[in-house]
Amino acid sequence: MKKLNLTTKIFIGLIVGIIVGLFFQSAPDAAKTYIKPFGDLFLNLIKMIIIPLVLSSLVVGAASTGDVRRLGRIGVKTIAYYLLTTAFAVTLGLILGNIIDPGFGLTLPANAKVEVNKAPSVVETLLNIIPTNPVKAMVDANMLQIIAFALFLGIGITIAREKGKPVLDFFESLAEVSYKIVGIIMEYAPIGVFALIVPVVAANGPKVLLPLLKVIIAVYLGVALHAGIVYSTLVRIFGKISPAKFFKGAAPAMLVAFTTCSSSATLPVSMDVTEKNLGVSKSVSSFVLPLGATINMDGTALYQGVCALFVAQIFGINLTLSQQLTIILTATLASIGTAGVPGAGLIMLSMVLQSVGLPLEGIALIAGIDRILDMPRTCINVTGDIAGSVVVAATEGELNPDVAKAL
Ligand code: DAS
Repeated sequence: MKKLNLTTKIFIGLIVGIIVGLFFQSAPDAAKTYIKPFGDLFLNLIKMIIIPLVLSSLVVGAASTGDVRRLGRIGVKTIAYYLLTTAFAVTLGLILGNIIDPGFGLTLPANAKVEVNKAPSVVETLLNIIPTNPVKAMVDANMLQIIAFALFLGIGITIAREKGKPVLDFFESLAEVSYKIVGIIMEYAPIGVFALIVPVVAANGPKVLLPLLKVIIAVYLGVALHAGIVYSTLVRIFGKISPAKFFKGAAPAMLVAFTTCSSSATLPVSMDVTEKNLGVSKSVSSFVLPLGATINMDGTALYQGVCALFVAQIFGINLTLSQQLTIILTATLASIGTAGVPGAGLIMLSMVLQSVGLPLEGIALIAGIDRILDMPRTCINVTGDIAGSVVVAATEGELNPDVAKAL
């Protein structure tokens, strides 16, 4: 039989897990005792890799701004564009999550509820981002502080130039090794997903599945709205390019991203269409797109907003406004640390959930449908990078709008 790809295997793990879970409805405790540990192993593996992955991929992402003095204007513009569009995306995800309310009507048993950490005020959250002790931040898995430290490290490496190179080499190597470990963990995912979903279905029955369909609808609707509103407006205002021409020009990269679920794998196509179909100069596209493929993931941020709300809803946890603001901050920063490889957003989702004290068990429900959610979010991640290069090139006088007009 042709080797099944990982997607299919994870999907099979989900379906078989649901069926087996239905058989365990008469003995939910047996499912919890004998099957759930294999799922907890999957969650522990994710938690094990999250810190080295975030730290290394972020340091590399931040350091790749190149010589900030030479690319000062472009670097600042690009990062400002990325942060603003990503923050908008996760806000849209939270609005949709509140409107569609995918977790409505389902409250997992009280024992599944966790004591939500007392949410700090927004000012405390912002002040707490700077770690007084970066090592302690890693020991405590304080993801916001780890991200802040990584960003400062990356910028410091850039300014240190040659003297910073050994540190950059170390983190580039750690990032590559982390991606390989993520690959191993994803191989175990079909079993992990199976073992996570069985006790959930056994304890709650089939009613837990309808909300998943609502999560899928919320994410697909969210990314379509984000692209239709934000990118269309930006390319029309800055690039004087009609949205129809923009999406026609970007289409080959969007399709490759949708099918591969990897921003990195799509990068060569993104660069090709940005220059050939949209008239962006090589000097701008060769900076904005590789950086974007590493740190700009609007689709992932939106998905994390929707999923964080879904997990809160199914565990009957009402998120306060400041917790939702924390999610906007964490999901925006998490999307910076998300690698451009399949499934990376799911790993980072655990970080967003941890940041507001939500139970990681919710990942079990998302993991099974994650590939269905990875396709649209990666497509939008790449589309956002391409729109960013049009905006930056236009403001640098390095965009030829006639190219897109000729499409
Ligand atoms: N698949 C990732 C990408 O390549 C995004 C994600 O997993 O969220 O952009």
